Amino acid sequence: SIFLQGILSAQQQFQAQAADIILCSAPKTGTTWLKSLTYATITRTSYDDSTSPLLSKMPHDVVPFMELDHAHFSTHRHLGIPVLATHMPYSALPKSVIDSGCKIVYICRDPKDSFVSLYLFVSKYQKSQNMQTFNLDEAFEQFCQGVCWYGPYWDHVLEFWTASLEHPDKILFLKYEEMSDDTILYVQRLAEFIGCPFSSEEEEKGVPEKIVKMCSFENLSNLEVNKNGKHRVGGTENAHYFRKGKVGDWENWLTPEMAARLDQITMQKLRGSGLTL
Ligand code: PAP
Repeated sequence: SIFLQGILSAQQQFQAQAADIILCSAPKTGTTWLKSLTYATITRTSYDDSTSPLLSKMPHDVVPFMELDHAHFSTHRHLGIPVLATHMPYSALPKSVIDSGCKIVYICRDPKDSFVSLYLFVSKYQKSQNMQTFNLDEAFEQFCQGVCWYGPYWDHVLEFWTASLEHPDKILFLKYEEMSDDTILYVQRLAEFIGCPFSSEEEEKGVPEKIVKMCSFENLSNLEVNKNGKHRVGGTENAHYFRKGKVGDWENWLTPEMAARLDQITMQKLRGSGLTL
């Protein structure tokens, strides 16, 4: 309910501005990573890889969530940098986000890996609260039926995909797997898209490489704050946001039949869209 209240409040109150950058994603698709890369890119003239707040704060604490932080704790804007994140579907975004023409960066991921990541995250949370946990089959069935945080996964991705085709200058559409393959290339694209491209001098000095290294799973997951800290909302352990960070880990959790079922749904849902996951 805290998310739902936040969404309603953001829809009523949030006033986007043209210079804003909104990081959008369905849960467990690479939000923490995208937040850290965007934050490090945008603040690179103020901080480097030895002074960045990302070394002592969790990425969710340096880039707030629209429906959690902004909507609950302030009706006014008081962000140091104009970057904000949300898991809201495109059709649920506050109207001002679309009207303002601000930039949106969306990240998506293979639904098999997203589902496994979500299931394990929720299970850990339920255990930590002495709550009854879902079993994997039950959670899988719900996910396939679209019963999931922030709505059916495929609708979430498709709405942003379609919008990105209509407004390529306003919406950058990223895939976790492609970013894992060549993170430097995508950080360069991200920097260009948000209006702060790397200069040739920065490229020569290896600034994009340094950002990628600082924001890598290996580096972030080994920082004290991310190993032992707790998230301010709900007291979730920060370590739960850094599980494995691998492409294809679903193989260790889903049977071939489950994987085939998810692939089949994905194919059906995305047919004709030009998008593959
Ligand atoms: P959120 O929706 O709660 O914000 P989000 O960050 O979108 O979660 O997704 C978490 C996934 O990103 C985890 O995947 P896994 O369960 O398959 O391991 C997490 O490990 C992964 N992740 C977190 N940080 C990074 C990173 N720096 N690089 C790559 N993957 C990362």
